[in-house]
Amino acid sequence: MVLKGKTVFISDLHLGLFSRAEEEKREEVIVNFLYSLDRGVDALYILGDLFDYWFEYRRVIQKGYFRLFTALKHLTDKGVKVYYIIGNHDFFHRDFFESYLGVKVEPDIIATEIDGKKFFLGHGDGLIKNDYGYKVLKKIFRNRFIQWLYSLIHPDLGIMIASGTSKQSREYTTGKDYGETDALFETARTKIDSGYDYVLFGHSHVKTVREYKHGKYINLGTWLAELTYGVFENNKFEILNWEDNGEKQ
Ligand SMILES: [Mn+2]
Repeated sequence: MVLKGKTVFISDLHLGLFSRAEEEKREEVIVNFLYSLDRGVDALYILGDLFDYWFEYRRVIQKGYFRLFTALKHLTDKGVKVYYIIGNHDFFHRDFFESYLGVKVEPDIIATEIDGKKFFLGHGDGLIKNDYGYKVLKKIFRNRFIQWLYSLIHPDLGIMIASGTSKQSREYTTGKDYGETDALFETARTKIDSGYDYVLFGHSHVKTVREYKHGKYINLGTWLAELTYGVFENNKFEILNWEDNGEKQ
């Protein structure tokens, strides 16, 4: 594959949060964006919370994202590498993204080198020290046996419960938010001290670019509210806003 030298990052889309009519419009926008990446982009990194909730059964996937899946498959067919770090809202994954869409799903973080620069990429949840409640919850939710037990619930009911829990989880997260933004920057600093050039997180929904020593901590903000995305090209990182011209793909 010829290297084109452009890497794109998005985070916190929270698809599935609104009414079906609203979500149809949002899907249109993200699909237009994804198709725009099919030329000139080496890789797309999704830094978590692509969906507001995601529960995948062995033989069943959720309705409502058909065009999104097609667009992702189109990108991977075109040779764009797509990586997806799962967040705290969309962690119930099995093999659908990897086996059917060619999207590499990462349960935790990605440490990688892009054009000679060292990147540390994560969603950013669970970084607050002493937040044991969340850490225990995360262990439970990500436990394979518990996921298997949950999958025995009929999909219609299971997805309904998952969607309700996800909304409560947002209230839980927004409700506390004690020092979460600082915790992200603090973690970023330790990563830069250990040799990374760029540390990227999402999760806080606060768009941030902070320099520290030779490195940078970047938070992409949300696609959900601002249609922001990051581009790394020619040794320069930028956060841009997607302007959707409404053209159907
Ligand atoms: Mn999150």
